[in-house]
Amino acid sequence: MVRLTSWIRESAAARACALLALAFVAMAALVADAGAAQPRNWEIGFQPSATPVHDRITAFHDELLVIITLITVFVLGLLVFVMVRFHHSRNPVPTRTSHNTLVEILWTVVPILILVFIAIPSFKLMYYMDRVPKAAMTIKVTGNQWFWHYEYPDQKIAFDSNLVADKDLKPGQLHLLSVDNPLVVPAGATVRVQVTGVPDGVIHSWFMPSFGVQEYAVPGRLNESWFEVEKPGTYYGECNQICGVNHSKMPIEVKAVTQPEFDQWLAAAKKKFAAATPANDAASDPTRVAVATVAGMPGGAGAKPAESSPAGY
Ligand SMILES: [Cu+2]
Repeated sequence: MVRLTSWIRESAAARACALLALAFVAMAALVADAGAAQPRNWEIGFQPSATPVHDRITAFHDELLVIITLITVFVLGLLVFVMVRFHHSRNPVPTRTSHNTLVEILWTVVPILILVFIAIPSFKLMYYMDRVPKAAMTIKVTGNQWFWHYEYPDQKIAFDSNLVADKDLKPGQLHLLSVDNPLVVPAGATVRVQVTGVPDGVIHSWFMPSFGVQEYAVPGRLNESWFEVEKPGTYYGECNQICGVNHSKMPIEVKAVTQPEFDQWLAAAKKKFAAATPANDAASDPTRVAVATVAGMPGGAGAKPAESSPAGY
């Protein structure tokens, strides 16, 4: 230990190594601190994984990190070797060689092999994310300016999800992340998500970092994704397509609950949202935003439901 400290004190290289090691320890501590499915200050890693898709994204990211680290170290080693070995003091008369067939073949073929090696798991992951397995339920997400509208077509409920303004935040609610009506899903169930935008709207993006789901909400187009939340909890996401003045004010809050809790929420939600929406058919019609606005009707998609969420959600 004494020899180590004196070595660090005497050698500049050792000091640099010690500094680097300290920086890595600090970074590891920051990553370990990112313990919730929401953004954190100074976060540098992914949010903790909440779905099988995100588990695979994380594993693939870690594999790629090893590959790019090896490549970077190799290239850095080559550069340092060339700088030292061919420094003008050691090599005053440079060679005039301009071609070397073997080296040229190698620097073409080896990167191709590395890319193929990366592409195979990458495509497997893309297809895994893209194909919805047998879904237990479907949710339709419609991007509006500037809030999300959620619809459970099989359960016949639909509601808007609006940001809770800072002045209305209750204890435990988060700045620019909490909403009045979160999306509630049963944990462990495969959920198909269909994402679109209102016909007269702009492009939004339904982005749930801890789910590994990011789907564009494009007017006139129905995009599809899926997730299966592994554990009950509250998860946050945001619109991540720059969509206008209130882009920062359309967060996504998803509550994953147990099946009995979901059934309880569903029963309460059916009553609450049936009261909030006079005609159920109107709720499923994305054009109603334009109609409500033009006619100046109250209770359009932009209107906030007055009471708090049913069943405590
Ligand atoms: Cu948006």
